[in-house]
Amino acid sequence: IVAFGPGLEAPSGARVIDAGGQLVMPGGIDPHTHMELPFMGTVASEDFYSGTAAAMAGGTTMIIDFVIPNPGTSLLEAFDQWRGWSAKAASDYSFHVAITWWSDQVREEMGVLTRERGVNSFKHFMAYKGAIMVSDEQLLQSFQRCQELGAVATVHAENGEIVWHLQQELKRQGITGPEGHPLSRPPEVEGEAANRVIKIAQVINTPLYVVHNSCIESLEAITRARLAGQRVFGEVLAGHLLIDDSVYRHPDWGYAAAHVMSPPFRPKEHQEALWRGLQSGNLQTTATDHCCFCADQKAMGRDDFTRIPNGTGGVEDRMAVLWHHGVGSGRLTPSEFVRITSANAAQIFNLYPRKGSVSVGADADLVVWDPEKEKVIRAATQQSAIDYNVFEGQRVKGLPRYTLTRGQVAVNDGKVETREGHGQFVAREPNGSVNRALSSWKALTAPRPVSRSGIPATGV
Ligand code: DUC
Ligand code: ZN
Ligand code: ZN
Repeated sequence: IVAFGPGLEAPSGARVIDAGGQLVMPGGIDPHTHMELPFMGTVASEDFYSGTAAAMAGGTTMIIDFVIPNPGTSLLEAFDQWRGWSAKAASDYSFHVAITWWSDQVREEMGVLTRERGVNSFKHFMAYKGAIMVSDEQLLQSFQRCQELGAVATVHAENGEIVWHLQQELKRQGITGPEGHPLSRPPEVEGEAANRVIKIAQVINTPLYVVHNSCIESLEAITRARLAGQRVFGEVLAGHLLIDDSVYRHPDWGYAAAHVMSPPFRPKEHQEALWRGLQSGNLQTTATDHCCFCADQKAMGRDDFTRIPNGTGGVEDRMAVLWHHGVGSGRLTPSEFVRITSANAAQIFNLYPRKGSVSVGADADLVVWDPEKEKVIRAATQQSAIDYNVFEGQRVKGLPRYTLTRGQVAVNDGKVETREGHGQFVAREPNGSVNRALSSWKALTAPRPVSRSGIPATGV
């Protein structure tokens, strides 16, 4: 962006877009996607090209995806592998890297990733026992390293031991269908893990970002910690705000299995609480956990719900459903919409102001948003490479008219004009000074700094 304001002269040859009656906003940032992820014996159907094209069709101009190395393998090799897959992306993107095991090599490679490869956030799974789950000891080691490096620790908070126990118990009782999925992952499972990991982060005094909060229990844990001045951030998925757990009791096995994701969709009262979390600022970001598996992939768990690949789509619809149900209902202002869909993620993950802002010097990742444009969400007409849509049949008002990626029009009134490989990897600097300034011992003894309300400061 070289200039903005009223009465500017367009240089000759420039393309002029009439945005009359519309809002020009920073493109959405989805800080939680899994394009072409190898997971649960299959590979997510949406790749980096189709996924970023679908994202831009919905007004999202950047994703932060996850490199997930197999336990025992090199983080750097996995990072290079993901960079190879992501070269076809149509929009800009960045990566969190998951810590799935612990050793001196992992410790070293976290340093290389942070100092030389543009990674400033590491993900930890407290669930998926026997696969990518990490222990409390491993969380402590990794959080300490994040603290030293100025990286943000992020976490999938579900108690994997309880999930495992309940899965075996449910199967022993003869429950094999998708209805077993939410029964094996009740809100207490998420609440316990959220409370535990927040305390671990407090002891190490490292900033923490809790992904996909789906229930009152984890929202309360985050709210408590923030009130005490702890630097904890919370993300909520568009799906968890709008879909309830009745989907798992649907008589059509395929329909119910399509909704299997973790954490699962919850009883309705949790949705209202999550909206309030966004309105109050206790939850700062929205995402999708976009991780697509088609019907033939979901069928892998036909006789055993624990084998249904976990994941649903959403990257194409997040902005529209949040505008419709958030701004359209009066729960959110347009400015709050920008914060929770873009600016806050850019600030927490150190992309701001290059991303997440409309300002001179920022990338022209923009969405021209038409608050009057309407559509009915249908899998049959979506861009995404998945054969269903969890928002199927919903009428939404408020949609992108144009989406621009670094100044190039990618979506022109619903027509997708993206280019494979246009997307660039965006390196992110660590937040060294804040983390280094505070030792874990000081954190235990000194009075805690009071957090600022509203938008978190640039960098954490
Ligand atoms: N949850 C999902 O549903 N899919 C991918 C990983 C995750 O944590
Ligand atoms: Zn997760
Ligand atoms: Zn995820």
